[in-house]
Amino acid sequence: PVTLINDSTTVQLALPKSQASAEIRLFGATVTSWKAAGGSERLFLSSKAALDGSAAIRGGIPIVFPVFGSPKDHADAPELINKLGKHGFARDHDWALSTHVISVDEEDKASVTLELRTDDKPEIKAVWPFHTVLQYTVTLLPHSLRCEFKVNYVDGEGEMPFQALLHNYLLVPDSTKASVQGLNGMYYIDKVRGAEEFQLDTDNFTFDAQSIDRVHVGKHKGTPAGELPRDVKLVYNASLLQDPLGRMGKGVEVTRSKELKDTVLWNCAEEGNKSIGDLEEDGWKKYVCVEPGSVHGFETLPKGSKWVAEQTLTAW
Ligand code: TA6
Repeated sequence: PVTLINDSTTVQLALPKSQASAEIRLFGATVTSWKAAGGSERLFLSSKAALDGSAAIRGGIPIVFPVFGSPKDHADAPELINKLGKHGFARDHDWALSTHVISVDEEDKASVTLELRTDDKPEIKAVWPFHTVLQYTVTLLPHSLRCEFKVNYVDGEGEMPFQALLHNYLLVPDSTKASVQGLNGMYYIDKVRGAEEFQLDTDNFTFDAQSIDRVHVGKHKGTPAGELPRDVKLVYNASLLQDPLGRMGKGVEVTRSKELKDTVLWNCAEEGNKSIGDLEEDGWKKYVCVEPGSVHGFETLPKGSKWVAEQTLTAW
């Protein structure tokens, strides 16, 4: 029931029984398509996205690592972060296939692991003095897609600072009517209004025609200031993206492990669409980015240790 087709650029996972499928490009380990049971597409991929390796892919699930945004956004960042490009190097380099299909008879699932070794890439090595092995396992189940991201700091001097984020472009019938639930009470940094901090006071945040670019940080109403302890189950674990028109099911649920403590919401709106060359005309109406990550402050990893984070997208 499980097939894996691998040409030199793309891996396809398919579950013929349920008609679920996924497509993962080796470039950036970017998931560019996810069809849940029944076969309806759940990810937005711009028709103008570069798919030839010349730029990060506009759509799907690009991986942001080891810095989120431009280094200049992080006044507190360690010096070496300044040498990196926007959203880091994971999304615009070729990854390698590391394992093949895991097929479990009773379970109807398929998965693949891709790997990026920073020391194998001279241009990364020049700006990133930490030998890091990134592993990304995408597992397709009839109704969901699981993405596990492992950061393995193999060798280097001192602790390794990093940020990480899964930049999900979720396909919606109309972004001005899509809403996200589960973030009530979260503090957020509003990049459109000038990076000030506000607190969300609704459990049904609706994207309208406004440009939205917010980083919801790992704090919640009723907890002392500061980040939640890492071993607490995050209360905003489930964010529900609603599709009021019902054409793509009722929405997508985004759950994640506690490492992905922050949630970025992004839609560029009509005005912003014009300045993004690889975003198709009116593309802003077709996607909403709901991005779990660790992007507020930097993680630090001691040499020889691993950081593992996971998200699951479930169609409902
Ligand atoms: O995740 C939101 C964001 O950082 C926005 O600020 C916006 O610029 C977007 O990502 C896309 O960035 P990109 O470099 O892919 O054009």
